[in-house]
Amino acid sequence: MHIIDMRSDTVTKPTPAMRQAMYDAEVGDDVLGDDPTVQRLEELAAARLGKEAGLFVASGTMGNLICLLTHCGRGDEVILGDQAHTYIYEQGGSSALGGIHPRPLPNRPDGSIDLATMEAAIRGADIHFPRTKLITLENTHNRCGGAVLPVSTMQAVGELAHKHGLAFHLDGARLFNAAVALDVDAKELAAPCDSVTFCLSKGLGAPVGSVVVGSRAFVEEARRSRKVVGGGMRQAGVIAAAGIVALTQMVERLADDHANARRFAEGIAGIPGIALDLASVQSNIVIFEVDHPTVSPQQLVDVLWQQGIWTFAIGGKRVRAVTNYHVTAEDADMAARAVATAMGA
Ligand code: TLP
Repeated sequence: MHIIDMRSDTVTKPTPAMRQAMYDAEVGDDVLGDDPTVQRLEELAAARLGKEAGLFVASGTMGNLICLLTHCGRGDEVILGDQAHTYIYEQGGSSALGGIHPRPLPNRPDGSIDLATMEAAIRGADIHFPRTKLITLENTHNRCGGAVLPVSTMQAVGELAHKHGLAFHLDGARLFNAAVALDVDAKELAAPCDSVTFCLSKGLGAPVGSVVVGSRAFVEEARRSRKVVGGGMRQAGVIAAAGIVALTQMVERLADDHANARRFAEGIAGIPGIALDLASVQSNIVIFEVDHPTVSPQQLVDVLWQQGIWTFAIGGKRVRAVTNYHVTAEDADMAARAVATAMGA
């Protein structure tokens, strides 16, 4: 059966160029600081995002955790969105492992957080309070349907954070999707941030890995945090090699994923029982609601699954479909037709 896997962009398999680069990779012991391929990836990532240094990590979850552990001590507080991946899907790792106190604020549908609410949430010096140390944002925003935060929002939050002596971290798991969608250099989105995590293993297609970037001093400390969470990998050049291909060959083509997401979204938007605001589809994620007397969101997902079209029910009435480089324009059309049939349209 022809499978159209839209569960995530994490499902992407390495390209032939990646497999070749992995085979050819020159390696060393990265914990001892001598894997040349990891170093090349870290330098390349830092240069692409306009930062001094980079750190190769095993996953987006590990990257965010390491950054939070590096910015905050036990009992310090991080301000983040109530729909943030870091808040919802990372097992509360920063509090479990770092004693960091989360201060979730409402994410608006566009992925942003109201600035005045954010400023009001910053704690004053009072013996009763935790100390606010960090603000984090997510761009693109996963649970907000791949919403893209513009450069102006990044700048405004950076200014607010720095005015109050706080650090600003970006969960940029899909930062390059945001840059391509906005047609800006990813550096511009990263500039207001003190640290950024971005993923190689999502739309960019690498099998494993994310990179944390920031100042040299920050990355030195983050390297210590990486070691304590078990993220010191030895001949990691084997996987970093695929990451270099991801960064050099797979960024521009993200525009195709965005076009296919839109194509799929336009195909399903008018179907009775499907609720979808097309303006919310800004990158490679489509989140829609199923509101139908006889078809539940999970039933729709199950019926599609039988036909080789894989999506996820993500709670409530919501279903998520994510385009990636294995999903063609024809696949997007076929998936939209299958939704129409399943909904009895
Ligand atoms: N997101 C995954 C799932 O965990 C939900 C997905 O399929 O979208 N930040 C953001 C914004 C993410 O979407 C993800 C992964 C992560 C961090 C974590 O990355 P990994 O999976 O590499 O730990």
